[in-house]
Order: sequence, then structure tokens, then C-alpha cells
Amino acid sequence: MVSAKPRDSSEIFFSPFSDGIVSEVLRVFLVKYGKQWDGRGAHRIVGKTPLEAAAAIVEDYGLPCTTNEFISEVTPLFTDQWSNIKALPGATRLIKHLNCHGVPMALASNSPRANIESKIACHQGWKESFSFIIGGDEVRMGKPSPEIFLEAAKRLNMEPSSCLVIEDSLKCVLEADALQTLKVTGYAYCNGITRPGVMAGKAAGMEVVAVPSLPKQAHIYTSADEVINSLLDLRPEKWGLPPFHDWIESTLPIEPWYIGGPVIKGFGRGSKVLGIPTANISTEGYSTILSEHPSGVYFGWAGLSMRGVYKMVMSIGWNPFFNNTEKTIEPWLLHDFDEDFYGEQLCLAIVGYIRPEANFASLESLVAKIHEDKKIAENALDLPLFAGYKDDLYLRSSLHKN
Ligand code: ADP
Ligand code: RBF
Ligand code: MG
Repeated sequence: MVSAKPRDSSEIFFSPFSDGIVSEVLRVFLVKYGKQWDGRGAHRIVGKTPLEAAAAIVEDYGLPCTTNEFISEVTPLFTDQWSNIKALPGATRLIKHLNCHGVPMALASNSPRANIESKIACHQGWKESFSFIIGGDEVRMGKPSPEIFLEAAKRLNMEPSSCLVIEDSLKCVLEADALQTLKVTGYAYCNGITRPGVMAGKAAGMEVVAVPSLPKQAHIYTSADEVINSLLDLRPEKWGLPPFHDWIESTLPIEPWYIGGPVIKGFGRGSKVLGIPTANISTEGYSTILSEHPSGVYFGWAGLSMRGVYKMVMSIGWNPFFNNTEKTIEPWLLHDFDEDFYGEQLCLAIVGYIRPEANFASLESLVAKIHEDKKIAENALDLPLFAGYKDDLYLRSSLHKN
């Protein structure tokens, strides 16, 4: 990682939308052809041009249409979805924070400017927070050309070297506005190794933090100064920007979210290999809610229908140490049980975030880190801010009444 230069004022450029919309559009679209979007297709289309991505879907799903027909059919579906586009987790928090500290920000995207404006219209406070919005139709060449970022720096009257670019994957390349950008700006896709936004930022002489919006994609952002799993992991002070002050005792309070289901069999290694049992629940039915929350280590309260409510620390994701291909939900209930409870209904109120999932040099260091997470969660859940959720109706109503 390149170390950050301290700066008096910095500029931030980023495109803070999540990719959930792509899955949603393709899910609805494929049903029309009697097919089921399995979500995993997202990996097959990432890093491709819009045309290549469309061709891959037509081929993979054996659709009875040409690539161009597919494109003209999905484009209006994407447009309809713009008002439903969810912000990337942590985007509103970050925009508010930087705005409150008077950090000038610009929003620079390859999408035509009018599309960007429609997309952010439903996010309160966003438009006013950016000094400028620059669309792909306002420059000769879109990303990966540095032009859009250089233009943003010029308009902000700042040196490119004192600007920070925060770049997500710029969404799945299939998204409708990317298709339009292709026509409008003659956007040239360079290669599948580095994402266009990262290339553009580096070519503009700026520091770049990349936030891959699909899992296991960090390797295609290698030229970024830092790759973070989600905006929750951004430490502004690393880049000479004012730090967040909402972390409390190593935890980040979040808007609580809720998932539940019967306890299922996992990989059979939690207790055996790590000495840490995790009462897995199925991810089925939670694809939307899970796509709205970054993978990582969280904590909260767990209601076990036949037993009660317990403190809980969990990981959600691909367990990088084991390089799983399936995303799993792995809650460790912080209580000693004298028997297994497979099949029992488990409800989770997730109230705070601790850290991204990580890889470790050894099993011992993974286990040590999980025990550290446990301590953090145990202490945090005693704070009034988190303790109250123990009585959350969602958990209480799931308990078996005798
Ligand atoms: P699996 O791979 O099948 O999830 P684990 O080794 O992770 O197996 O063990 C998890 C199981 O252990 C749970 O499903 C539950 O029945 C039991 N268990 C016992 N104590 C706990 C605990 N404190 N937290 C979570 N699960 C526990
Ligand atoms: N697995 C990882 O590969 N990396 C992690 O950073 C990680 N953190 C975890 C944190 C907690 C609190 C828990 C309960 C589990 C974590 N695991 C992590 C998941 C662990 O690998 C998983 O539970 C076992 O592999 C059982 O399948
Ligand atoms: Mg388990």
C-alpha cells in the first residue's frame, strides 16, 4: 500500500451504488424464459465488456434470443430499477461524514450525467454533498481514461495528487447505463486485470481505494493503493481525512437486521477443527438481505426457540482461510450448551460490525482472532446501546412459549 500524504483538504470521487439491482433484474428477466438466475452467474460476467457479458448470459442460460435482443430487452428493466438502487453499505454514512467535515467531493461516473442524477435522486442529502457530478457524456473518453478524474480535479481547483478516488467495481458491466456509456463515450475496455475506474484514478495521479462489489475479486484491483471489502472498512485517517467517530469499543453500530431459520449442518469443522461451534443457518431466502450487507464479522443476539436468547458473534461470508465457494452464516452462541441443537429455530438480531473476514497464516491465528471477536462482542453487548436488543420482539416472538 502506498502511504498517504497528509492533506489539508481532499477530494473524494466515487460511485456509491450496490450491485443488487443486476441480480434482481436478471432474476425477473430469466423467469420469462423459464430459467432461474442462480446468482453465481455474476462471477462469470464480471470483468467483461457489456457485450461480452450479455453474450455469456445468453449462452450460459441457453436463451432463445440474440445478444442484441437480450440487451434491448434488459435495458429498460434496468432503467425502471434506478429508483430502487440501494446505496452501497456505508455510502450514506461516508458521504455525510465527509460533508460534515467540509471535504469537497465529486461524483464521477461513466454513466451519462442525467442517469447519475436520476439514480441519486432518491438518496437524501447526496446531491447537495457533491460539489460536482461529472458524467461520461461530459468527457471525451470515459474510464479507464483518466480524463473524467482530471476534469473533476480541475473543477474543484485541486491538484490530482491530493485527491482520493474511492472506486467500486463500477457495477456489473451489464448494467444499462454502462451499455449506453459504451455508445456515448467510445469507452474502451482495456483488460480484465485492472478495473477501469482504478486504472483511471491511478493514471490521473490520484490515490485509489477500491471496493470490489463482488466477492473474491480483490485480485483484479491490484493497482489500487488499498482494496477494502466494504465502505465500512474505510479508515479516512489513512488518507489524511478526518476519522470516523462512530466506532465504539472496536465495534461499529449498524441499523439492526434480522435473519433466522432452523440450524443446519455446516462443514463439520467448527467444533472439530477450531474448537468453535457455529450454528449455521441456510442462506436460502436471504440473498437480497445478504447482498445488502458486506461479508464480515458481526455480533448481536441469538434467540433459540426452545432455550432462550444469548449473546452471539458470527461470520458471514466465504471463510477465506478455508476458501469456501459457498457463502455461509456462522453464528457462535456465547454460551455453553450441553447438547447439539440441529433443527431448532434460530433467530438472529445483528446489531454491530467488527471487521472484514480475513485470511490467516495459521489455524492458531484464526482461532485467536475469533476469540478476540468473542471478547469484543461480549463487552459490547453489555453497552446500553446494544443490550436493549436482547428483548427485541423478533427474538422474543420466536421463543417457544410454555
Ligand atoms: P457444523 O459444521 O455442522 O455447523 P459445528 O462444529 O460448527 O458443526 O458445530 C455446530 C453445532 O454445535 C450447532 O449446530 C449446534 O447444534 C451445536 N452447538 C453447541 N454449542 C454451540 C454454541 N455455543 N454455538 C453454536 N453452536 C453450538
Ligand atoms: N473464517 C475465516 O476464514 N476468516 C475469518 O476472518 C473468520 N472469522 C470468523 C469470526 C467469527 C466470530 C466466527 C464465529 C467464525 C469466523 N470464521 C472465519 C469462520 C470459520 O472459519 C468457520 O466458522 C469455520 O470454518 C466453520 O465452518
Ligand atoms: Mg458450524
